[in-house]
Parts: sequence; C-alpha cells; structure tokens
Amino acid sequence: MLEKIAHIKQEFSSDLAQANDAQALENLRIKYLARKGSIAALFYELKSVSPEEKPALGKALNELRTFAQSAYDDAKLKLEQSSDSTELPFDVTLPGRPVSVGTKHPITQTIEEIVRIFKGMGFTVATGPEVETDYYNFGALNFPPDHPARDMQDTFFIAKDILLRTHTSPVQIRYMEQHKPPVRVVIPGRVYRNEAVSARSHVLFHQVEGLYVDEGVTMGDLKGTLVAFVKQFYGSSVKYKFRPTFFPFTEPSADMYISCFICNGKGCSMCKYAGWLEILGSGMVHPHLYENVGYDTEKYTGFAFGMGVERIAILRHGIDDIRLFTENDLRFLKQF
Ligand code: 2U9
Repeated sequence: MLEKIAHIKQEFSSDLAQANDAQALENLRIKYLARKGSIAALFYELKSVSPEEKPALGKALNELRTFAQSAYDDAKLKLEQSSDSTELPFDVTLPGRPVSVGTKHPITQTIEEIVRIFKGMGFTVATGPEVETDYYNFGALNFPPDHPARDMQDTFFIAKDILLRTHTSPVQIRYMEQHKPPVRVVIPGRVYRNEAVSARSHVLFHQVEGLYVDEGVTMGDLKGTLVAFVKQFYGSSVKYKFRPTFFPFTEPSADMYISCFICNGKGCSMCKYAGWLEILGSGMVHPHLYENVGYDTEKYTGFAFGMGVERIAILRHGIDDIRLFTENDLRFLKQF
C-alpha cells in the first residue's frame, strides 16, 4: 500500500504539472480529492489493513491528502490571479443594457431654439441676477413711481428696495452700463410675478428679451429682425402683424401677432377665435433709458423686444396648463 501511495503522489504531481486551465484543475480535483477520488479510495482500503500496519499507512495517507489538497489550492489560486487581467467574468460581446437618458425640459428646448435664431443674426447672450434692486427693475426702465407693477400685489419684494425681477430687462440696463454701442444682445432667464397660480398664470416663468442699439437703428430694423425670427421659428409661410401698444421703456411700442397655426387664421379655441396669436412685445428704446446709462441720446437709437417662453411653448405644443412646466410629472416631460 505504501507503494500505491507513492505512485498516486507521483501521478498527482505529473497531472498537476500539466493542469494549466480551470477545467483541467477541476478534473484533477475530481480524480484525486473528491469523495469518490483515488485518495478517498485509499482511505477506504486502509480499513482492511492489519492493525500493526495501520498507524504508518494512516500517517502516509494523511500526508498525501494534505500535500495534494494544498498543491491543488495553490494552483487554483495562481490560475485565478493570472486570469484576472485576461479572462473577464462576463461576456463582453453581449449587447449592453439600454440606459435611460432624460431629455431637456421643454422650456430649455424653447429657449435654446429662440437663442439659436438670434445668435444667427449676430446677437450675443447675457444673463444677470434674479434678485434685483427697485432701480434696475423699475426706475432705470422709466416706470413712474406710482406704476401698478411696483405694488406689493404684483411684485415680490424682499426688502424695501430689493425684489425678485419681474422681467429680464434689468440685465439690458446693466449690460448697457458696461458696454458702449453697438449692442446686440438677448437675455433668457427666470422672472417672478406676485399672481394667483392658475392654468393661465404662474408666479414663476421665463422670458427671452433682446436689445439692439447703434447709430441709425430704425423701426424698420425692428420689424425686419422680428419677422426673420418668426419665419425661422414658425416657418416661412407664417402671416404676421404689428399693433401699437404702450410700455414705459419703449416709444413707440408694438405687439407682434402671427396667424394662428392651429386653425390657419379661421378661428379656434387656441387663438380665442381671433385667428391671431400675440407672441411678443417690442418697441424703440425710450431715450430716458439712454440717459440713465450714459449713452448719447442724439447719437444712438435702438429697439427692444420681449417674449414669454411658457406662452410660446404652450402655443407650439397645445399645452393647456402652465403649471405642468413646474410639476416634474414624467408623463408630461417624456413627451418632449
Ligand atoms: C431695455 C429696453 C427695452 C423689453 C421689452 C416687451 C416689449 C414685452 C412682454 C412679453 C410677454 C413681457 O413675458 S411678457 O409678459 N415683454 O412686451 N419687452 S419691449 O424692452 C426693453 C428691455 C430693456 C433696456
């Protein structure tokens, strides 16, 4: 039996030397170390040897089993370590799991498209603070001291002269204070109004405003620029008209309308059966504003415009409630 033990040890060693992959090592374990392996078979034989021989044989057999087990363990560990860098524990050729990617908020998409069109006409983009002073939000823009917008009912005041801006116009004042003409700039951003929240109005919305100041800028430039904008945004067959209005910061002032793209001017609920949609306000910058920023009122003229982004997105997508933009309901957002 001692010879058998020596023989199995030799055989095991030579098999081990050749076992250089995981399958061969597993075969080795089954052949020698498993419950029905050759070492277990020798232990079985041990039962039938004479009591005198048993201690020496038992010792030799135990040594063989310890030797084989630890040689096998070492080889397995070595194989696992060496295969770490080459053999990955997963199949790299399988197709990947789909990653769910979000989309830009419809208001962001609308702002980006408006800004892209004005950039194409030579405008740059500026931004500014949402917490403003009374001077930049009202005073510098020619609002009289008793204008209703200055009422606490209409504007969120933080302190006596500090407020949440009600339009992005203060940014144009700040911009003109820092830049000499020619000025061609668009300002996208959040604005705040102290109003009851409903399907039609909200305390928070977005505007894009624009300003163009240089020598010899006319109402014709205003119309040409805004018509070019609506043709790019709504398509070149869009019909448009301007109608006089009043703003403290522009004189003369005009609202721009386009033919209703839902009913093509025939009249529907979207255009309140008028056939026309009001899409922006505009006008020639009031000379008082130039005085406030130190521009020469004899030398420079310019135009300005402003549009509500939610209104434009609502009309474009036929959305019936402005509150949807701030509710983060994925059933709504996933549609854009
Ligand atoms: C400066 C000079 C002039 C910005 C303008 C409008 C007309 C306008 C409204 C559209 C819908 C606001 O969001 S809304 O409620 N805006 O009609 N905004 S001209 O005029 C300026 C701004 C800054 C220095």
